Amino acid sequence: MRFFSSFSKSVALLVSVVMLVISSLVFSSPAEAANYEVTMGAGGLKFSPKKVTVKPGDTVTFKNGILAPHNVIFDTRKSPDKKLAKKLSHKKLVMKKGETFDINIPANASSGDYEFFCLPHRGARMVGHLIVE
Ligand SMILES: [Cu+2]
Repeated sequence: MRFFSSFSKSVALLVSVVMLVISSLVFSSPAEAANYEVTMGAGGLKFSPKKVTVKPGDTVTFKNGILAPHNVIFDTRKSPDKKLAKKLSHKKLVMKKGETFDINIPANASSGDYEFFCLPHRGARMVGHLIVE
């Protein structure tokens, strides 16, 4: 009885290991989506980093530093895809320190250099670049 119980335990363990290996093979894709973080107003009225290079499917998290409020408006005249520039824009101002919002790069995003700015600080040249590869 003791033999049987330890045998069934090892079988159960083996089955769970095999299941784990199979599921990791099924659910891992070669191109993992990446997440980038940009701070708004860290050490002055600027985005840091000023330039983010992404691939379709990636996410950029914008985080409030200091000197809020901030937002992110993509310049339709300085973007390869005007429609996407409009869609990616986050007009709503974030007020609190540490507050974040995400911008998701759609799978069908056209590649190129998308310029964005913070509306309240546009005059101070609070400008950044999103490079879609
Ligand atoms: Cu700002």
